[in-house]
Amino acid sequence: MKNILEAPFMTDMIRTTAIMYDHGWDERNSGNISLLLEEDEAAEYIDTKAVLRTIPTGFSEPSLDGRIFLVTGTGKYFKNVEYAPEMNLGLLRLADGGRQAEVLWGFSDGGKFTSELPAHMMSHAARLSADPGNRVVLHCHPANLLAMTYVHTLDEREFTRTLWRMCTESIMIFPDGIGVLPWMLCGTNEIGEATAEKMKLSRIVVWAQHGIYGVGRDLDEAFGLVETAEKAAEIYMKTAHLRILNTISDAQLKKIADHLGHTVREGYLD
Ligand code: 2HA
Ligand code: ZN
Repeated sequence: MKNILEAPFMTDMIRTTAIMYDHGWDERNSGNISLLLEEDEAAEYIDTKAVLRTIPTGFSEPSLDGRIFLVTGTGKYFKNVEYAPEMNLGLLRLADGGRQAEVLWGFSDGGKFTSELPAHMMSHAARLSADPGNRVVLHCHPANLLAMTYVHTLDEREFTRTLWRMCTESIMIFPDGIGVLPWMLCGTNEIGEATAEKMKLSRIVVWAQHGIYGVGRDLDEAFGLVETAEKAAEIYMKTAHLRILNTISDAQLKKIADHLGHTVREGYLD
């Protein structure tokens, strides 16, 4: 059996949590990440038949039955993951139609998975239907995107269009646009279902006055989506109160998308 602490999925996870903390996106114990692994990928490092503990999840997600995820722990600080991965992370397999989580490694202090497991698992299911290559769901609290949800309409077409106009890169990176949810209680199945519904059409979902979800085929892609949206939101917050002299027009946005051959979210450009 190979050393799980040297697995590429583990070193990627550790690097990503550390960088997110350094970006100020994950104050205290906030933020959470889940990474889908293939059974044989996990089996190189652990005995996937040996279940350490079984924890009820409080939801069902039959399409993910038997799937294995590396997940951040509830109450755990991203800044500590690199120093104690086995305590701050866990490897779990969904069982019984998603109603149970079988811990295969980690959560070594008796802890458990993130409180946002419903939103993560339901989003994985939604994205896997849209893109079978999706592996990552990532959540955090970047300040400029949050600030924007206090001063900008939450209409998701308008929210997306504003971010697209803030830098040329935006429409290149998220031509599918941004889903926006109004304030809702976090950690619940309701917000999980609402997030997953938005995830059918876009890979970024903003939770007003709370944070953002990004997904991707790997951690870099999910991180990069959040990074690009947050940069655009920062430019918005730096300029929204100033007299705007120049912008990127719809014709120019279309030119960017056409140049890259990207399909833009239907109806989002005039
Ligand atoms: O894990 O970010 O949304 C703490 C949170 C809850
Ligand atoms: Zn949060």
